[in-house]
Amino acid sequence: MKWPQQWTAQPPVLGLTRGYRHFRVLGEIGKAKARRLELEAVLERGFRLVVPLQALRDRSLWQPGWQSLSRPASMQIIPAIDLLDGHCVRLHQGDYGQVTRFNDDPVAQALDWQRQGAERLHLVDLDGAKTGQPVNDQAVKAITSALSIPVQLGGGVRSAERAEELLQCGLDRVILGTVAIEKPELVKELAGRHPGKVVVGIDAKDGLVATRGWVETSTVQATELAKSFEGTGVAAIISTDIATDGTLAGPNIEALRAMAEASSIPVIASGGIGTLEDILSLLSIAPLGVSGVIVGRALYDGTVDLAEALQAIGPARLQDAINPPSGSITV
Ligand code: AMZ
Repeated sequence: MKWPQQWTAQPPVLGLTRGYRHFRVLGEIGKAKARRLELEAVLERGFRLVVPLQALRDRSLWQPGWQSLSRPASMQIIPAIDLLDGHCVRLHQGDYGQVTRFNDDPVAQALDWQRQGAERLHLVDLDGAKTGQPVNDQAVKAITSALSIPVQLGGGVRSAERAEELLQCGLDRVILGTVAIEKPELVKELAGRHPGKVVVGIDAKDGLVATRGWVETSTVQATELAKSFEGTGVAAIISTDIATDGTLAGPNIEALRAMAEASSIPVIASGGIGTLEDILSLLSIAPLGVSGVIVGRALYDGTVDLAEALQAIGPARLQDAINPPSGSITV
C-alpha cells in the first residue's frame, strides 16, 4: 500500500496534534504489529508524532490533503493590546469586573509582538469604549511611535475630529463601534474621506449589536449593520462575539460565516481564540472573506505562539515553500 510523503490532519485529530496540521513522513519504526509511521509537523518548531500504521490504513486519523496547499488560504494574525488605565489587560466576555492585568509596559509588549513577526497591531482603549472619552492616549502614542508596523485603534472614537486626529498622529486605522450604530452617516463620510482607514467594529451578543463598552445592547442584528456599510469604503469589519471574547473557548464560526456572507467587506474575526487549531479552523471561512484574526489572551497565556501561528496561517506560510509531493512510501 502506498502513502503520500506529506499529510494533512483532518478536524477530528487536530486537537490531538496540538493544532499542527501539515506533516511529512520521516519513516517507519517498529516491527509487525508495532510498526508505526513517524511524522514531523511542518512548522519551524517541528515535533515528531508517531502514528500506528493501522490508523493510517483505516483513514480514521489522516487523509492525504497536501495537494490542497497549492492554493492555500492565509489570513492576517493581529495581536491585540487592550488598554485599561495604561496597562495591558484582558477582560472576560468584555466584563470590566473581570480584569486580568498582563503587562504594565504596553510599549514593550507591542515591540515584542512586532519582533515575533506581527504585521499589524490592534489596540483598544477600554476606558474610552466605556466613557466615550480618550483615556489611554499617552500609551497609544508611545506605541505608535515605537512601532514600524501599522497600528489600529478602537474604543471611544466617537467623532470625525477624534478619528482624524488619530489618523494624523500616525494611527493606520480607526475602529468605530458605538457610532456605527448611533451615527452611521458619520462613519460613511469618514470612510469616503479616508479610504482604507476606517474599520467598523461590530460586537454582538446573541447576534445583536452591543455598544458603549458592551454595557448596552441594541435591537439591531449584527449582520444587518454589516450590510448597511456595503459600498461605503469601510476597510473591514471586526466581528466580535462577546460570549467567546477572552474565554479561549474557540471562535463562533457560524456567526463569522454569517457576517462574511452579509456583505463583501472583509471580516476580521475577534473573540475566543485559544489555540493554533482555533486559528486554523478559520481557514474554512477564509474564502468567504474572513481576512484576519485578532488574538489577545491566548498570546499572553502562551496557548498560542505568535511566530508559530504566523507560519501556520500568515501570508508567509512555511509549508508553501515546501516542494510538492515527490514520492511515496510502501507500507
Ligand atoms: O471589552 C469590552 N468591553 C469592549 C471592547 N473590547 N468594549 C468595546 N470594545 C472595543 C470594540 C471596538 O474595537 O471591540 O472597543 C471598540 C469600540 O469602541 P466604541 O467606543 O467605538 O464603541
